[in-house]
Amino acid sequence: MADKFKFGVEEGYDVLERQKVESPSMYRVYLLNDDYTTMDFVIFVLEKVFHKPPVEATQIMLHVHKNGKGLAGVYTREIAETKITVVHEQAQERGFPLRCSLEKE
Ligand code: TYC
Repeated sequence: MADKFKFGVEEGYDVLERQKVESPSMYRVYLLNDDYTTMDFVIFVLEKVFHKPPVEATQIMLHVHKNGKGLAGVYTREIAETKITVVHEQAQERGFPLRCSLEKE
């Protein structure tokens, strides 16, 4: 940290500012279709884990059901991974095979 500050002061504030605004990589979390997870549970997950309003949650669930996969949300890596873990745990507890996938943007 001390080195970075020294570097910024010596080289000018442009460098310091560019370092500050660099944004983290973002990751897409997809829900994957299967034949056993109930539609109600997928809607529940979209509402509770991904904070989708009820109508949008239903639309995403139906999209996944018809097309095989659908976007649940876009997050930084740690948040995306945590949400996937929560979904897999919740599904396992109920005996559902629901899975998510992660794709870097
Ligand atoms: N295909 C499931 C069914 O007919 C519903 C479902 C939708 C499952 C979306 C998973 O990510 C999913 N019960």
